Amino acid sequence: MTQQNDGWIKTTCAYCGVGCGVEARPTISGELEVRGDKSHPSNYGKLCTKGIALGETVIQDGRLLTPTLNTPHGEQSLDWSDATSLVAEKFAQTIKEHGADSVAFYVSGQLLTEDYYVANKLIKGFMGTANIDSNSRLCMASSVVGHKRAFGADTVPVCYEDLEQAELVVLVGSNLAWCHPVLFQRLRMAKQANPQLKVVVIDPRETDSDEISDLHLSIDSGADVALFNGLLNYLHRHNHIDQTFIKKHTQQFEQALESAQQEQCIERQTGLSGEQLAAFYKLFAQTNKVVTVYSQGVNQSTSGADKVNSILNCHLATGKIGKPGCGPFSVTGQPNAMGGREVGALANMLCAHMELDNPEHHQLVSEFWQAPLLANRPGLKAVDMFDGMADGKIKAVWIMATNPAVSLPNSEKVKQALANCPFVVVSDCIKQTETTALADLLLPVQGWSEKSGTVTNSERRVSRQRRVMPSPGDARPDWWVISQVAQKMGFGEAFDYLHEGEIFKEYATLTGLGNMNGERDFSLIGLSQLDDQGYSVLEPQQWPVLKHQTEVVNQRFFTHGQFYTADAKARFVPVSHKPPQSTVNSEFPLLLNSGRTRDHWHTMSRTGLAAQLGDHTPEPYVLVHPDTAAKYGLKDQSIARLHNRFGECLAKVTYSPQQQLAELFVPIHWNGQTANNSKPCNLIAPYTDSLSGQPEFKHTPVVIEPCLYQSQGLFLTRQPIELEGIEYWARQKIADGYAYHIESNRSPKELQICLSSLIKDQSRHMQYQDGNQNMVSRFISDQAQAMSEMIVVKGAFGEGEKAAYIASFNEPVDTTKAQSWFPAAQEIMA
Ligand SMILES: Nc1nc2c(c(=O)[nH]1)N[C@H]1C(S)=C(S)[C@@H](COP(=O)(O)OP(=O)(O)OC[C@H]3O[C@@H](n4cnc5c(=O)[nH]c(N)nc54)[C@H](O)[C@@H]3O)O[C@H]1N2
Ligand SMILES: Nc1nc2c(c(=O)[nH]1)N[C@H]1C(S)=C(S)[C@@H](COP(=O)(O)OP(=O)(O)OC[C@H]3O[C@@H](n4cnc5c(=O)[nH]c(N)nc54)[C@H](O)[C@@H]3O)O[C@H]1N2
Ligand code: SF4
Ligand SMILES: [Mo]
Repeated sequence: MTQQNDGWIKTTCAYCGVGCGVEARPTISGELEVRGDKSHPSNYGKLCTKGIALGETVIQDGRLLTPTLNTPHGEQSLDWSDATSLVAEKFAQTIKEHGADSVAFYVSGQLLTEDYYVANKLIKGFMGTANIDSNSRLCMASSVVGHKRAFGADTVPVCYEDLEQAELVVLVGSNLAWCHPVLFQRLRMAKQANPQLKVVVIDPRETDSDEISDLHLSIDSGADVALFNGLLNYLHRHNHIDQTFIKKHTQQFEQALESAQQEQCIERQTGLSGEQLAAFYKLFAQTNKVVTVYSQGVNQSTSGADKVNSILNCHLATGKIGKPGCGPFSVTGQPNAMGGREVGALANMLCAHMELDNPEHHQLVSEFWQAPLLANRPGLKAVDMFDGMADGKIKAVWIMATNPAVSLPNSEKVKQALANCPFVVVSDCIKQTETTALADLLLPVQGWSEKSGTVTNSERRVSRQRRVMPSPGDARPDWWVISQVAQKMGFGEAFDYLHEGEIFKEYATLTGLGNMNGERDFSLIGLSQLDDQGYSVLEPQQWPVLKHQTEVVNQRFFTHGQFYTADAKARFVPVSHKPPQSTVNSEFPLLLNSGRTRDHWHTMSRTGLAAQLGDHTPEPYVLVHPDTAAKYGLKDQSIARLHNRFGECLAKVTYSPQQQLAELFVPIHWNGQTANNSKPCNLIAPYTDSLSGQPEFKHTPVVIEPCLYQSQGLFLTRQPIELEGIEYWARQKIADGYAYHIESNRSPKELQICLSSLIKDQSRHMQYQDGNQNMVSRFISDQAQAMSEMIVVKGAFGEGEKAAYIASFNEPVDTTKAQSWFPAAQEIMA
């Protein structure tokens, strides 16, 4: 098959783990057209709002263009040769002085497999430490532990088709509608085609995923183990256990059942009524084909791994696994979260689903890599790695494709750790992030549409991301930068790659080591003979790839009840409900839950550049039940301050009757680049699951109070601005510019003066004399061409002062009015 027609190039979406096939075509004017790839078996041409807007995000605002050294005297640009020499020298010197375990890499599920593979090879194989961890630690680590305990390997057994073939789909801790939208669309269509298909959503709050649910269980935060232990018990009591499967293919059922039977008062633990529990249990028990989809509501917990096994136990007990329309399904978050697990870029794995502490694996890999120093014991997991920087054990770190100052718990400590670490290198596409601000050396890399390699999606499908646009400045591929450093450290022979296809081929070969008879689940051996041309036109391949797949394959694991343990039997894991680490108290009486919003991706480095995506949720918000809001004196659409002993966070109150009374929800996206002080991670304790190391992001005691600001402003500008000393601001991308939503303790007059002083181009600055909206609109259409900045300030101005500036309201703050200004303001920017 050909990868190109009419200039359309097949690639894969930059965002979530659904891994949608995309076709992209650069236009003569340098823009990028994007459409869904109809031939891609994961999405068949569909894209969600984020995928559709990909073309809008390839603008170069904020890009890091050249290697940059941050010195006490300011920034200094370096060429690549000096920059990579510096990294090589610093890492070599640190290792020499303090040992291999004094250096670390912190990487990301947003790297391509080829980048990931080379990073892992360099640090584990040649630097001799397993101090490499990925932001997947924050994301998938509990699922990895759960899978390994139950199956003997980190295997996702199902494929997307199973959602369509199921009769019951249970979404546990997954807001599929917003976070895996194309999968959700597939499920919605399946339900339309088959009204017998039931959907149950298990989430403390109702979400858009409930649009298609038949039953919603508003479970208390952290109580999933109790719920699924209750289910195991019910299945046993009501004879819905598959005894044959259990006997033939599993171990430890009795122990798991015993644990489940000891579970006390499921209703109280879960906050669910007997009827609700019975309705769900009955549905699970009586339906043959069940898929349980789970995500961060399960993983991001101090009992994340146990939550996963409580779900797997129920599938094993009923034999609902390895058959069409059946199975547990851990959906992955990032575009290449799966790839990272496959290459082994986590501190407790080796590579290609081989283990650090397995002598046979160790020998295979050290021989293959010609790496006598190959690490043989686990390194530090993400949270511990940053603790290591804070207490001086880690003296050089290289961060790639992630923004830990925003996304790790207890942001303040993470920042201190980075500040304390003697040498911090950050490879990123963006110049200014909260993490790059703390780096000694910044390395500019290619982003989506520029880089080239492979990613693996949630159904184990490996797809090509292709280069469709030129990269700006000196940006290079991550694998190239890592290989350059490796060469300068003296490991040239092992890192002399000319292009990413060579890396892939080496990697595919590695997956076959000691794996000729399918000893391990993960294999790409069928691709090890791929030549450059073959790699260049590679169609999606679903692993295991024993033979190059020339047609679409949908395969499941465990169809014969064979697992990857020594005796090929799956393990039930006895688990019992443990409450989350923190509890609410009179000082911090509310629980903060955090997660995603539909149209933004993580720290918004890309989605924050698309005006199309800015409208859905323009500002950081906190979802509050209206009764709770009343109790704490919070008005809808007013700013509130959440705080606890770790820090504080500002967000706009949004009434949501779908919230539980004592729970709040804040999205993770806004950070120092897009808001003043609106990161939930400021508040989150670094408590982790003892087995998986995954932080408890969804369960944080806080208190909330209203912020009564005196004035509100809107600043529209073509270029981002720096707003200092303003209590609350949030940046939104609008057509051809940015809108800053502002609230302040200053009087309206003072705010006007402050904002006016930021106007760069005073000559083009328009002054408008009245608060009358009609006149503003007229003025806007007259002046649209000349407009580069505009401020609107509202608040209670004194009588006679209303004509002072651009637009002022001589009335109390009324947010609905501010909203009505906005479309007009947007027109100006267009
Ligand atoms: N739009 C968008 N999509 C994304 C991303 C994005 O940034 N934006 N990021 C991607 C990434 S990396 C990831 S990991 C995925 C995450 O995808 P999801 O896991 O679906 O998303 P979250 O919003 O983090 O959390 C899911 C739900 O868990 C619920 N929850 C909280 N606590 C509990 C609990 O104790 N039990 C249960 N059962 N539920 C609970 C929350 O209320 C929330 O609705 O999304 C991916 N897709
Ligand atoms: N409170 C709370 N915190 C959370 C979560 C939560 O639910 N609640 N979820 C957690 C989860 S699941 C995740 S996955 C993390 C995500 O958190 P992060 O990984 O910190 O978020 P991103 O914004 O995706 O960071 C990616 C960075 O990599 C850069 N980048 C993009 N492409 C490339 C590339 O090809 N190469 C390089 N070198 N850089 C690139 C981007 O510009 C951006 O700066 O957040 C975690 N933190
Ligand atoms: S569902 Fe995920 S992979 Fe597909 S278009 Fe949307 S963000 Fe991209
Ligand atoms: Mo994630």
